[in-house]
Amino acid sequence: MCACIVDGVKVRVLFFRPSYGGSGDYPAVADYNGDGIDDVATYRPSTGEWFVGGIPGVVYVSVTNGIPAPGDFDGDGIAEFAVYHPSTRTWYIPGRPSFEFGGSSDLPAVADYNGDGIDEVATYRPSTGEWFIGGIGTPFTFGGTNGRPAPADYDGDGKDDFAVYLPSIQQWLIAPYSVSVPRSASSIEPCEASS
Ligand SMILES: [Ca+2]
Ligand SMILES: [Ca+2]
Ligand SMILES: [Ca+2]
Ligand SMILES: [Ca+2]
Repeated sequence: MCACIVDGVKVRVLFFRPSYGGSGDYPAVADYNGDGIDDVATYRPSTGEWFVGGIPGVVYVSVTNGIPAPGDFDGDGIAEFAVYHPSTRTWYIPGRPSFEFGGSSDLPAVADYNGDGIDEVATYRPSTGEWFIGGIGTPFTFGGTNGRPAPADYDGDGKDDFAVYLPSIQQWLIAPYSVSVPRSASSIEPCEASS
């Protein structure tokens, strides 16, 4: 462990890994080997390649020009290399037929909102601040507009929480409440959320 200065703020570096990924890559952190520890990973839109830290070379090639939306959609503890294509509203999850869900301006917001161990297909719409969760027919609004979704379990109750980072004002908004997501909801059954 060491310390460094980032934008004038002293931060502790818990782990250090060599330079990794490419300049056009998206971060795509998830647990890809099921050891309970999230893995450093990137997705490269230009080629559809995924690179996972600790696993040399390309480990998976999926569709190109998408946004990575990894998650454990079958509850086996291992994240799937899922991709969302905003232009066609199409989700690609390995081993399953592609399907449409979300809007053309949406950002993927995959998380386990009901704490059943299975991640939900979900999107956040920056233009309206609406969230669309697979299995819930009615979208809801949280976090304002033009944010970036950052769902995670911020209070440790086992359910991921709705959260948004607003770059324009450099603020995080974390929902102080839970939205009821049926535990039996199939994570990849789309409810209509077209834009
Ligand atoms: Ca792992
Ligand atoms: Ca899985
Ligand atoms: Ca879930
Ligand atoms: Ca929580």
